[in-house]
Amino acid sequence: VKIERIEAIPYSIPYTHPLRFASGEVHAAEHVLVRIYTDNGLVGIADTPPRPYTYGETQESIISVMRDIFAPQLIGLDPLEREKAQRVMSRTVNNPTAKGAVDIALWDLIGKSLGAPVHKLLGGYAEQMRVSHMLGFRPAPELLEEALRFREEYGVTTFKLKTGRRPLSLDIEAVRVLREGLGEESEIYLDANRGWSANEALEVLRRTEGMGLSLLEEPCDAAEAMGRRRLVQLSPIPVVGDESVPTPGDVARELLSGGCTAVCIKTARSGFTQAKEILALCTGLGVDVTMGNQIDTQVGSLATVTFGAAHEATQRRAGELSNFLDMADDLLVEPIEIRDGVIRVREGPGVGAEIDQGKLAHYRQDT
Ligand code: MUC
Ligand code: MG
Repeated sequence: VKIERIEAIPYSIPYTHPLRFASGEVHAAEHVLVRIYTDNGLVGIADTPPRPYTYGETQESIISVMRDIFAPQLIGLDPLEREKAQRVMSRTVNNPTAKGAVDIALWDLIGKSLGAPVHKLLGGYAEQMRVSHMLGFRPAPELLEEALRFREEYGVTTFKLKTGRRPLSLDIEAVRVLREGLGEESEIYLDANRGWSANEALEVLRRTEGMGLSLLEEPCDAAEAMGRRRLVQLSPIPVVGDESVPTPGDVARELLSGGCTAVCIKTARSGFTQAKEILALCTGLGVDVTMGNQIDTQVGSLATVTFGAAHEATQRRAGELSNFLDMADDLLVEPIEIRDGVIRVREGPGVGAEIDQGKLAHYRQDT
């Protein structure tokens, strides 16, 4: 079996309301759908979210790296030859979500050719993932209203609050309002997307003491190594690396140099193959992982559920899986459902993302 053709389709689906965070904001899912076709009639599918403020990728850069660099070298490979595909892609630096999408589409093809669900091929540990909901920048009362609605409607009890604002009191007040309104039982953690300095993050930790925060993600730029290490040493809660640790090499460097004490895994930027390597590093070194969200569509969220449910360590914590609910529409024939706070894996062959052709025709931007 050989790869015959690779498609990279730009599309745009509006958000019902924007998601805002310290490094940027999203008003529409302007993504690239990747489809890899084989000579025996199978199609592997994955979604690619351009995040210029995180990785420097755009829709155009993703399409051109696929068309001009990856496709000519991947066409003719057997989809099972994932290591060869990894080596081809590693000759081009960066472009993490373009590489991740190729890898996920290859796993999808492998699952489809074996008639097996990919969550089983990856590990088959659980049938579902608990959901954590990401709260973007909003006034504190609106944040609480959103969190209470998610608890009521979807049974979600874990919330990641986007922070990194100045003055610090904006975020500290939001934490206080959420904790008071949600009570002791809900989990709350912070992601500052590098918005603070290390010392500002320490001040936030001091001023939120006793409010039961569980994690502090990417509080400041990890490149400011000394301040970051001091913060990590003084923090009473794990400091999670996210955009500072997109590859296994970055994970090893940041963990060993004291830049973080937990790691966010995102399948959109790591694919399943590198996500496995990152997970092995983390379990081997004894640090927690979270399954993060690259502000994914349902196609991307299904990939996260597939990987997250497959391993014990990735399903222990709730995964960030609900941002697609902010979109006006999506591409799946069978929409993802969040019920009693969980999303279930798909039992069909592959990753399970069947694309609604009518919707794709409607939202694609290249016709
Ligand atoms: C996150 O966890 O940081 C925001 C920017 C990005 O690259 O991912 C999101 C979520
Ligand atoms: Mg993050």
